[in-house]
Amino acid sequence: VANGIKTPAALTIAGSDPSGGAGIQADLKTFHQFGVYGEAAITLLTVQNTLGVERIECVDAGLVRDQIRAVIADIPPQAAKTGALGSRAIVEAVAEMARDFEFPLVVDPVILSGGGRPLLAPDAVEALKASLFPHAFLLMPNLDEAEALSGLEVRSVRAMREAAAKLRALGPRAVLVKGGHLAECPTDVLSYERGFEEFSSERIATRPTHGTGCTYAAAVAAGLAKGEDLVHAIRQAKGFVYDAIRTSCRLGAGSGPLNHHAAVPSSPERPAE
Ligand code: PXL
Repeated sequence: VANGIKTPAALTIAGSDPSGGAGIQADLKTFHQFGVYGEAAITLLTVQNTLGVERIECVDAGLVRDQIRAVIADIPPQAAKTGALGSRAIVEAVAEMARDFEFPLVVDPVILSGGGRPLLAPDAVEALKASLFPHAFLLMPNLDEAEALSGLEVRSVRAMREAAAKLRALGPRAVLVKGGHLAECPTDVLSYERGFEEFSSERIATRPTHGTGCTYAAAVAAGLAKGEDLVHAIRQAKGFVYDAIRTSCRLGAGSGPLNHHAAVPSSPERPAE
């Protein structure tokens, strides 16, 4: 606040995608586009391009914890999000830090890369549920993650409600099950303190979608950092992701990135200044 302008800050705790479409790179671009100062604690490095992930190396768990400690002691964010966490030790280190977070935490429970490579060790899934979920303000699983985490089959809006409620019972204040892979239109289902809410958009066919989950969760975290309420932050984030997919430029020979320069929908509660 030294310059008199309060810049909201958000922290991402996630893996690196050197091709820039997913992971911390997508998160930081999204924070920036929302007018939020971005901080990033790196959990793992991937070797990848738009054709796929070649290699994954986790960072030492203590190093992850120290990155988080150092940045929040100096520039405390108004929201944080987690992405790929890699190992059980990293999940536990992040959970230990999250216990003392005085700001909302959005958890994107990344299990596999788009190409099907594990970004979370099998023995870390239980740790994620037991130690990190209780500290989550919002959990954002896709259909596959909702199935893996809830043990339910989740292929309809009705099943998404059931899974969201079941996962919410594990501790997150709210759960948004994302329906991007639904057979019909992509509807997301939120279970929160006021009941259920659905968020729908049209399906955009034949556009790249690499990094959609990261970008969506980062956009929600950015909205929360700016003080938006949850439902509004989700609506705005979904609008941003829709436009970022719709206007994606064709980069790379494989599944290319979204357009992180897409416009952020204006906020009805906080009109553009
Ligand atoms: O979209 C999941 C994801 C998250 N984090 C990193 C990734 C990916 C997908 O490839 O590379 C670093």
